[in-house]
Amino acid sequence: ISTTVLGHPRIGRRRELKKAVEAYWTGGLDAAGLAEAAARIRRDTWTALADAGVELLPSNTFSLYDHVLDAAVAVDAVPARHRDLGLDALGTYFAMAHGTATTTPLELTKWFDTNYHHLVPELAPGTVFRAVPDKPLAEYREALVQGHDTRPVLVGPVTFLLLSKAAEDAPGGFAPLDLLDGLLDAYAGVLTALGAAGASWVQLDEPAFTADRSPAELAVLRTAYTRLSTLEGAPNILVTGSYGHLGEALDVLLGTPVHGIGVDLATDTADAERLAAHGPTGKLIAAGVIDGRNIWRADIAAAAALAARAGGDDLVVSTSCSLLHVPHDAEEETGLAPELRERLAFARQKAGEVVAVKRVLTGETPPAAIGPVPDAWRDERVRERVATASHEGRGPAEERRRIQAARLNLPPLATTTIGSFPQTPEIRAARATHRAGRISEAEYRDAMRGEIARVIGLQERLGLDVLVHGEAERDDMVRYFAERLGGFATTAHGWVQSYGTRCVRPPLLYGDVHRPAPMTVEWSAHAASLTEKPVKGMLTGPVTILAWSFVREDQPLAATAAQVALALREETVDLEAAGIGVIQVDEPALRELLPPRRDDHAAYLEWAVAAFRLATSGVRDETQVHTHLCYSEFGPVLPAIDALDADVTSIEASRSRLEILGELREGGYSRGVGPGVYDIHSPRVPDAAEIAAALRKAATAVDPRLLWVNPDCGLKTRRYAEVEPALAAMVAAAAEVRAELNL
Ligand code: THG
Ligand code: ZN
Repeated sequence: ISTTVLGHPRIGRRRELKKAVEAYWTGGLDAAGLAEAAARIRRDTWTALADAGVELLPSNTFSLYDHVLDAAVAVDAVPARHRDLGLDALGTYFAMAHGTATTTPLELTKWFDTNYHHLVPELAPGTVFRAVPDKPLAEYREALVQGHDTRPVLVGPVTFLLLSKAAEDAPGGFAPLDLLDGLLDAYAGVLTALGAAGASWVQLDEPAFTADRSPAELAVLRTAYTRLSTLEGAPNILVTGSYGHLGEALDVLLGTPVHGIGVDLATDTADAERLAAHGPTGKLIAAGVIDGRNIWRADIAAAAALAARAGGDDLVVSTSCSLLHVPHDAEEETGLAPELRERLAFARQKAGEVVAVKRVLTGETPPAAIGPVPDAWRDERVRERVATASHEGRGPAEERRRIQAARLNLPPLATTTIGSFPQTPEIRAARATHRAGRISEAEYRDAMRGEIARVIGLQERLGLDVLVHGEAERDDMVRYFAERLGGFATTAHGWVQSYGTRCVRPPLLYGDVHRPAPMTVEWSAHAASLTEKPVKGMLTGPVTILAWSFVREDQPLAATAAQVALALREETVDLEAAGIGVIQVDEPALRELLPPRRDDHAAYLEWAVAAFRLATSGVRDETQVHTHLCYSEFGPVLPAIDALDADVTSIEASRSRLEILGELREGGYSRGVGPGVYDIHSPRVPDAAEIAAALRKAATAVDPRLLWVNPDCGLKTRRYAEVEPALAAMVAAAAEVRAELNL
């Protein structure tokens, strides 16, 4: 029996990586300085794991930006538009990640059902793969020098292809999987290079196989691993399937000569049963019994029993997935109540748990079990109100549309934004000085009110139709609400990478949720008092609040979602009473929590939709309810989007080429829809002509009278130098197309 983790946080305990990369981008740090900062983080990772007693350490779990991008680079899958920039390796890498003034980046999308986002490799029939093992090799050697013989980790080749997309100029009918042979050649080159350097194991992550896969895809998995595990000079291969159970794919892998299989037994124990039924496998089994995605301390005795059931003679106690999704160290959260803190396990504690599980399996007495949830975390009034709440109440959508049109009096192709405006250095500084107690509550409020006034003035000058207050007061759209709701706690250092250098501090949802006081009304009402135009109230929806928090596990998600929804419903009613006529309840994470297996979709969508409707059905028909969704394909959730019963839905669509509009039309969608007409994830400023072209395309896909015009997401990560010209172009494009269409 041995111990490992499948991956580790890589942003640094104090986000040192974020700071170094961003400094490199702005010229404050050179390449050598960046490399040094990165090496320090890797050293800290290996030291922390070794100190915790973990025996088999991974390497190449570090990334300067994203591990899928790293995998693309390792097989030379660099699109021509980035290669042709003629930049050095690092420059090309970051150009793929976030574009340049003249080139678009790779698409960004959700990494399975997590809050991490990866870049999407672009492949075409002409893509020629080549082994570029520099990074995994360098990190393997670097660890070796520090005394650690590590197991390099790479995205598995089949998951790599399944996550890739056909390049824009690829012929119809081309699928990335067509490139399997060439890709396996390149992987073979990477693996033999690692073998030659001395690596005895590599880890190839194939999380795509914890979702439903076709027989053809399973056959590809078989082909790939039959080939790679019989390579002369290559290390042993550990294939992992995180974020669900491998199911049939586990049988496929058991039938190949791969040397090891890692299963996620924290999300679903089904693979343990499958392994137990199979009998001796002759393979190393990495039993992922410590949850890599949540932050509650594990029941060590139960985890040990589960690992024993899954593993045969050759057992490695492991995490269910990379620890990328949890913060570094719960011990640093000294501001939390002790009864909460003692229940937490972040990456450092989880490494310890893996070791504790092994100790139990080798005969030690298990540590004391965690006690029951404190009574103080329960709120009987909340439970009673949830039990009797109804999400019926609003009239038919058609009728609401008429009533709202008469009240709001908006032009066709109405322009708006998703909600947030740039978080300027001044805003961040005001928040920091306020947190540090160096300016008073009143001074902070004045600063935010001033910022709101500025943002309203800007939107009026630009000629937008439905204005927003800009959310200067929110550092994060989930954390802001968590700080104002009972049943939540927030951390000081609990950073988790979301994409690239962007991080979040997911709140801890530990108890029954309630709203002691209005959370947003003051800001929205202030904004509305400054303009004749409608101002949208902005709330984060219940599903997204759950998805972006670490959530209690002692009751079904549906029950927790309903509690959050009820608190939001109270807020919508208060906003309405304050004269706010348009309220947006964002659900960008609706798609994210969708379970990987189709069999589980209906149950999830039922509670997710019910929670949204509970949150939004307390307002009158004349109040227009908007929602906003982002990231990844919506195909599987289109009927649910309709069932949300929102009046207007804005959707991130620009990087994925407005594909969703065709799907919407086919689904007979008849509500307001705002497909994002330009990509806010890149600093590139679009011109009016290209936005107009996107709008014309949108107007052919859905009834133009239903169309709204908006960027594809909030603007908080952009600078005003980009936002002002982009929004001006958007308003001009809307006017142009409005005139053309004679609306
Ligand atoms: N909040 C949370 N999760 C998210 C988003 C969010 N997941 C999906 C999507 N939005 C990811 N996008 C971002 C965009 C920007 C930032 C984080 C995630 C960001 N973070 C600040 C940073 O890294 O400097 C820190 C913000 C803070 O102080 O909390 O800009 O919006 N939960
Ligand atoms: Zn968005």
